[in-house]
Amino acid sequence: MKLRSPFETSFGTTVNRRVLLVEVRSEGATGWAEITTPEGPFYNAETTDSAWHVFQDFIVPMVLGKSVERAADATLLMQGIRGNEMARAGFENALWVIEAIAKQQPLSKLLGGQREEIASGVSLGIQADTSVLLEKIQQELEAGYRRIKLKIKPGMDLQVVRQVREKYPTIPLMVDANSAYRLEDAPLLKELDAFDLMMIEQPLNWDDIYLHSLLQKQLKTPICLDECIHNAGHARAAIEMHACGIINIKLGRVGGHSEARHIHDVCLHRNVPVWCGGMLESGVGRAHNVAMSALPGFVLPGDVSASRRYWEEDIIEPEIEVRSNGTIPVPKTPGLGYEVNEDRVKRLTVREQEWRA
Ligand code: OSB
Ligand code: MG
Repeated sequence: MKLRSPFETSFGTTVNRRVLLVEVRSEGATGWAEITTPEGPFYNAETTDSAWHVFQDFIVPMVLGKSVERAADATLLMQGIRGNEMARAGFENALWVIEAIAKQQPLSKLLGGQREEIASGVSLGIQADTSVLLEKIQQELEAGYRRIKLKIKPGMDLQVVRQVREKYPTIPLMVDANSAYRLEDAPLLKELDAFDLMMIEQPLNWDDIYLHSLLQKQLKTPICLDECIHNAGHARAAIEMHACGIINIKLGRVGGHSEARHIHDVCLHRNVPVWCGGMLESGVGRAHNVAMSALPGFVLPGDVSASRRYWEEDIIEPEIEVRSNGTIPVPKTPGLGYEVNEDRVKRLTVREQEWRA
């Protein structure tokens, strides 16, 4: 699926998404989920093709024809697999949809969500021309989005944030560095304190927690961790080390709804706000994000925004729309709450594999 406009982060630019979908059929129900891997190993280790390999050669043999009481137990079937969280999440999350259909409940309710609507923010890629960025911000604010996230990288940071703050002195604003800085850059990162940012997301190494705790000591602005949090243990370690004030939860990065919920619970218990991150998902992944964001600890606007910001045409119906007050309604119908447009999926499919028990 081609993005409506290229998305640039500190680790590279994405133009075309290779979307990997999982469709699980069990007991007369069908559950769809998305494996949210990027194309290359530049965000975390997984890629579209590594996930296909792990799914086909390891996950399928472990789960095919097996039986579990509830979707959360899918983790037991896949227990031996280390890492590869996005591949595992694709299977587990499809089972959550099947369980929701079987229980005739909206997925959000099955997960323990109570919200009727979720607050939506946007993540804006790095722009070579800051006047273009300022225009995009204007558009998103007019559309109602509740906060703006700017991608930054060395050389495209202080100046950019300064210009944005000059034009918009009070909007909820944050930055995401995607691991582009080192601890030695602390003096520069400290200068960001002047801009009243909600948070600075993953400034340091993708697999580090400890160095973030050293940086957090020097900053007034809360650090938000993304790349380095894969499970509830990591979340607890990060919080107890004071490495962050906020955590971004992504279903793929943490291995699916069960672990996402554990992280959510750890954070809620310790009063650490969470929000739902995005991986430039198609509507299928996006629908799962909407359901998860209904949980009580998701108190900050997330990166879950309207389908039309990404795609000329999404693969779910209805598409995800954001209302003028910057919220997305949480579906009340049983299951995922959106229909997969299977004709459109077929037309976009370049590779397909089916396994039967
Ligand atoms: O770090 O949150 C991130 C996109 C791809 C990889 C990593 C990230 C992102 C985003 C975009 O920020 C979120 C979205 O709009 O889906
Ligand atoms: Mg991020």
